[in-house]
Amino acid sequence: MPSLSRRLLCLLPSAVALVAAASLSAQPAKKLVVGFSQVGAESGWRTANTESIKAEAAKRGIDLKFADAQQKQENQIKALRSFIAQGVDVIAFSPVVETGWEPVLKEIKTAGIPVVLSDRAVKVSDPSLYATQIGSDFVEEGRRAADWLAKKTGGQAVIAELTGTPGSAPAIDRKKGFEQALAKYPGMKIVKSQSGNFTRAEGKQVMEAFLKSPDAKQLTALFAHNDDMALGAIQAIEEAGLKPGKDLVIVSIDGVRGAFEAMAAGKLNCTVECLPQIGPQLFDLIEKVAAGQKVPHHVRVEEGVFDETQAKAELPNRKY
Ligand code: GZL
Repeated sequence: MPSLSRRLLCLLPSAVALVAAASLSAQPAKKLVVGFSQVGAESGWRTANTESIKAEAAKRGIDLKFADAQQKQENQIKALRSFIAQGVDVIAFSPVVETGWEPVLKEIKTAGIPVVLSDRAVKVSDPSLYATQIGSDFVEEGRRAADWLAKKTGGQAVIAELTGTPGSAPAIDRKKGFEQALAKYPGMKIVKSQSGNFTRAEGKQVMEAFLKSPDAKQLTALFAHNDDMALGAIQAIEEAGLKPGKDLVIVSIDGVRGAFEAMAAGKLNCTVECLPQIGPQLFDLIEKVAAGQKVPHHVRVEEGVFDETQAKAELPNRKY
């Protein structure tokens, strides 16, 4: 065989390898596929949280399968099972309540799909059922609300409480933190407590019932587990001919724009911040977990407290 063609033949394997490598490098990197089950759309906080999650996924070119559970655990469990069937790379969700997750989390573990908890937490016997949870310290938020109210009232308050969704981590822990702090103030006590399920409508309904009760006149303060329930309660207080923010000192949690508007109008006295825009931090964790990297089991979000004295100046900065 002439030497030139032999030389060409021996170049063939490297040429094939080059073409193969070129075609591989031309392949777009495989898109990360993430299944996300969201609690619902119950509050301004949740809307901002969803916007942050969707915007960050789009920015990172992540294929996000998003499911809204309308505040029903059975809908979340159905969505999680569908993510297993779709073979997503990572499953993330904000658990509407703390318990009832073990069976489906075990199914996800068996399917070899890592789980990231966003915002709320779960109570499980085996912490390895999820890789990490990012969210606020709800107990601290409750403490901050009580400490602010004590400062505002000189430690004297007869309090009505609008609690969040029964069984949810924020409702359980905000109540726990508030009551822990209240132990320091013997002149402050909760005399009424009922769930408004984190919604404005239910917050209004429950506050109307509080104000119709025979001993309503004793009330001097309201603690609402979120701003949406506080804004509903403010409507009820006004319709009862009382002045919210004056006849009743009101402290709530979230820090949504509506709360700053109410504080600027003198109808709300304080909101303890709970940051919903955790999309960037959430997807940092999701990408690390997808790459098999170790991450902290719990990541806490840093937050502040805003009251009526800061509302007007802070309002223009509020993005949600
Ligand atoms: C808190 C979040 C709560 C908000 C409510 O991180 O889970 O759920 O405080 C929302 O507004 O409904």
